[in-house]
Amino acid sequence: MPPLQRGALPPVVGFIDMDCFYVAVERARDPRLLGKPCAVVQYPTGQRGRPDLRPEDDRWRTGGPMGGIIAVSYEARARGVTRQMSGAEAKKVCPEVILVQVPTAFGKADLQIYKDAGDAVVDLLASRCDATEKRSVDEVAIDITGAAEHLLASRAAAELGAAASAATHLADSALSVDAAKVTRSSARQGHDKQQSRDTSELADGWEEVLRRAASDPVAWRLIAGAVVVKELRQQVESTLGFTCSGGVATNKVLAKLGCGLHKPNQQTLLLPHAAPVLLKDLPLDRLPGLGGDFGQAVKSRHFADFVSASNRRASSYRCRGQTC
Ligand code: TTP
Repeated sequence: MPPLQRGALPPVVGFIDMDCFYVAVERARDPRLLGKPCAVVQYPTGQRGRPDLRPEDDRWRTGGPMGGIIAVSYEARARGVTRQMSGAEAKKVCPEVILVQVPTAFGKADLQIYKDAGDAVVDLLASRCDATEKRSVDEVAIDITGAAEHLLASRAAAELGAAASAATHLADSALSVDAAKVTRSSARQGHDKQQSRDTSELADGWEEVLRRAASDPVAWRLIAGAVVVKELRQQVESTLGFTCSGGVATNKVLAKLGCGLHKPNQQTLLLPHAAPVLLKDLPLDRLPGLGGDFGQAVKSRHFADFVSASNRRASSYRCRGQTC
């Protein structure tokens, strides 16, 4: 994404993350998988001489050597299947799980069908966004400032408020703050806080947000951005058959963070005042870029598991250096 335009107001940034993406791609190709517990498995290594499996071949695996699981449907997650398992382990915890092997070409995994599907999503989003930035095979950051401003100019405020609040979690609601407290690996596996769809919980805090937004142009633009993201997600589903989760904020890091709070097929708005509330008890590994070795190094350097604790350590270092 080119540098975001710097105007008087911060940009409106969305983040889109496809739900159980490789599974979704397989489902779009084979509707028998819809609604069923299923997972995509890697090809078995060390199997030289095996014929390649093209995308159109029968790739369901019922036994024999199998690679590890790389994508799990939410139905299978609810039955205990995780990405760390082998196909055989998954069958043990969930005998009805359907295992689909990735296609192969020249004896290696051929990921083209998933890449093509990811590109189709980006192309579709680009039609209504000022800029798109593909962050991974199934994640896209989008600059939706122009689309949000267009909605503000063309639709009544009450209509926008109603559309946003009916479809969007607030990042500082009790439900979201709870969802933010779990580590990245738990969030990946799915948990009850993350997946709740109770509409009364969704509505939590919206009345106050809409009242305050009447005199807060930054908030209004973000609320319009939530409507843009809702409409884009609907368009992705109706055109390509994939559901996705979304986040909206004033920058990519916060939009991604919001996006990960409620999955699958949900969206979250992170207004500026919500950031400190959300970050307070956020495990460090939930911040983009801190999920791997670098995150571990930051944790051990600051003796901190949470963002707020690492902030305290960092400011105490600064204080010592600056005789405050
Ligand atoms: P993710 O976005 O990490 O996960 P996901 O889309 O399967 O599930 P979620 O709904 O929780 O976001 O990964 C996107 C795809 O990338 C995933 O479907 C399969 C692939 N992938 C791998 O091949 N290996 C890996 O280790 C991971 C993490 C993902």
